[in-house]
Amino acid sequence: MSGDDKVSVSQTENVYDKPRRGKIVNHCKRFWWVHLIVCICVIVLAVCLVIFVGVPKIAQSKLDAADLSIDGIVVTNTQSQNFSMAINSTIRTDGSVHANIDGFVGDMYLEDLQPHTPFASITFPATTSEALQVVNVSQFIPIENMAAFTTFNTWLQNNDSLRVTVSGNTYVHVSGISKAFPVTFIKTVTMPGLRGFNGTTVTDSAISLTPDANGDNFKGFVTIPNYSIVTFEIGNASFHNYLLGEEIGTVYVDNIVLRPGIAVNNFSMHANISQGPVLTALGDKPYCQNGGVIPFQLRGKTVVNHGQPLSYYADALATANQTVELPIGGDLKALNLVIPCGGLGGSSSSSSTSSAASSSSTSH
Ligand SMILES: *[C@@H]1O[C@H](CO)[C@@H](O)[C@H](O)[C@H]1NC(C)=O
Ligand SMILES: *[C@@H]1O[C@H](CO)[C@@H](O)[C@H](O)[C@H]1NC(C)=O
Ligand SMILES: *[C@@H]1O[C@H](CO)[C@@H](O)[C@H](O)[C@H]1NC(C)=O
Ligand SMILES: *[C@@H]1O[C@H](CO)[C@@H](O)[C@H](O)[C@H]1NC(C)=O
Ligand SMILES: *[C@@H]1O[C@H](CO)[C@@H](O)[C@H](O)[C@H]1NC(C)=O
Ligand SMILES: *[C@@H]1O[C@H](CO)[C@@H](O)[C@H](O)[C@H]1NC(C)=O
Ligand SMILES: *[C@@H]1O[C@H](CO)[C@@H](O)[C@H](O)[C@H]1NC(C)=O
Ligand SMILES: *[C@@H]1O[C@H](CO)[C@@H](O)[C@H](O)[C@H]1NC(C)=O
Ligand SMILES: *[C@@H]1O[C@H](CO)[C@@H](O)[C@H](O)[C@H]1NC(C)=O
Ligand SMILES: CC(=O)N[C@H]1CO[C@H](CO)[C@@H](O)[C@@H]1O
Repeated sequence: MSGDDKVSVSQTENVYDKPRRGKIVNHCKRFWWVHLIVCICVIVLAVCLVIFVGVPKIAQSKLDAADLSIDGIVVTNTQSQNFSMAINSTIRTDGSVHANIDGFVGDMYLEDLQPHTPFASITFPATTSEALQVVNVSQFIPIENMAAFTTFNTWLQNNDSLRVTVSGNTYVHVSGISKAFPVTFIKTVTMPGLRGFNGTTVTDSAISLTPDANGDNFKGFVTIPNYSIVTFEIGNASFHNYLLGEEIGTVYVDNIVLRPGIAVNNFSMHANISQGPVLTALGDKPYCQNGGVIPFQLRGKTVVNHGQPLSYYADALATANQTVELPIGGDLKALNLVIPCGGLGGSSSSSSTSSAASSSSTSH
């Protein structure tokens, strides 16, 4: 302490004139305990500053530097007003700070849509600061903002990728310090989207000239590519069916549960389609020349899961047309019906594609 005293004395020398020097030394000798108290106060203040300002800042910056990745999202038990959501995620840190983070409610919203409006709130469990932390949550979610959840589904469906932010306030506990410090958990993750179901195909299709008891005249299987990491329980969906801009029927796809994985998204479909416009198209180029592969547009109409209408999927599916090519010509050929270029033009059917096509090509 005496060394410190000398320093403080020599500093004061410059400030005050010499006659006061003895006074000051005396003062210091008498009031050394004041200096001690000041010293202690300064140290305590410094420690407090480090603990209450420095540590929270470090804790917050470590949290900000951590990386969140979402490995899977599973949405099941979808009902009109609620659903169950499970998320598998991983938090990676550099592991240099030993801290525990309290559980918290994280709001999820689309990062690229203002104003930021949560479409779901997830309760995250308490975590530690281990370098690699697996966080899997599963919970029941009442839909609090239907418009926001529908918009999330729309972006997920139509976009190649989308950015989702998880944000919540929580507390961090640093080992050795009993006080908990408030921090904000805010992370943006980029998720692959479903790309408008681009690449959807129909296989094993069959056509009938007279509708069955259900009113259907077309059946098949639809295969939807999985570009995303989501599993969605959707249910029974119906679609407006357009041909060359004209609505010609309704397509139904049954028991849809969309999953990531190879060839897992294969669902039965059936449809009632007006035959007139289809037969007309089959007689036009290029469809009379490409084997009768016709592009149809599908746009979402209704979604019902175990009796519950799901507007948040139906409205998302209604935002875009998905083009699906159907091998109608091939299906008709199986019924011994081949439409030549220029149309049937009175002759009901023909048994050979090439002869029919060549005979009709002279009709102009
Ligand atoms: C999380 O991982 C487990 C085990 O691999 C898996 O069974 C579950 O379906 C996954 N859940 C999500 C939401 O991805
Ligand atoms: C979930 O929503 C459905 C209506 O869609 C309602 O009948 C049901 O009671 C809700 N479940 C809970 C637990 O709130
Ligand atoms: C949590 O998710 C990860 C990643 O999907 C998975 O490997 C792990 O098995 C899951 N754990 C549990 C308990 O579900
Ligand atoms: C995602 O898709 C929606 C419409 O489906 C569009 O309005 C939005 O701009 C897209 N966002 C991004 C980031 O691509
Ligand atoms: C669909 O995918 C194909 C092949 O990947 C691509 O060429 C095409 O542009 C995509 N269409 C849309 C509408 O994204
Ligand atoms: C879908 O296609 C139909 C027929 O071409 C058109 O009338 C409708 O506006 C399209 N809808 C969207 C959302 O693109
Ligand atoms: C298809 O069936 C639906 C429901 O029964 C009906 O409303 C619609 O008019 C039918 N469309 C055609 C083209 O038959
Ligand atoms: C879809 O499933 C049906 C019935 O299980 C099967 O016959 C068909 O080959 C499958 N299609 C594809 C592309 O896997
Ligand atoms: C879809 O519709 C069929 C026939 O009406 C029904 O048997 C089935 O339970 C429905 N599936 C769902 C998931 O609602
Ligand atoms: C079209 C597509 O993206 N398919 C992917 C489906 O999921 C499996 C496994 O998750 C991938 O290997 C495929 O590439």
